[in-house]
Amino acid sequence: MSETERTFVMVKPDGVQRGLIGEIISRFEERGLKLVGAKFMQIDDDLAAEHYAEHEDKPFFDDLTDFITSGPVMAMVLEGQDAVAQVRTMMGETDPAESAPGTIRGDFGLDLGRNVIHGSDTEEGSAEREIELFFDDDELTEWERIDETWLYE
Ligand code: IDP
Ligand code: MG
Repeated sequence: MSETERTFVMVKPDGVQRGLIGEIISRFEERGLKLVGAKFMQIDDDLAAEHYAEHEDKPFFDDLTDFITSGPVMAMVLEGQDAVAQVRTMMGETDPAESAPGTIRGDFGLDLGRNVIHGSDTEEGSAEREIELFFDDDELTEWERIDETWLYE
């Protein structure tokens, strides 16, 4: 069943440095996903470790946390019908080299460790956990897009 939900999305330090924030947000806006929170910020070591806790035993964990704390990121919360899965589809595969053209990673990346964007995975509770980790309740805004009646039946 389709349902309105929220997902956590972040333009990673490589995407910020490469000037891709606007392009990436545009894709989500044009698709009809609604921005309900956004924060330009730098992630510290503790937040990086918590955000990527599921990967703490992986060999790439230190490189990953070094990278994600290496410069500012654009963190955001997007809302829409099946937002979690739709964002994952728009992102492409984890490895940009295996991502189809037309996806964000397939259009803007070549290397697994520099894949431009993060989006919550579809596992139950992932998006909620990440949203809470990065945003306080009062940093999220409930609002209606003027085109909502034309986006949804
Ligand atoms: P996802 O970002 O597509 O959800 P995850 O498996 O959750 O992928 O991995 C988190 C991040 O860790 C990836 O986006 C990528 O930057 C990095 N990563 C994943 N697997 C590898 C690897 O095998 N080598 C190096 N970095 C990796
Ligand atoms: Mg993941």
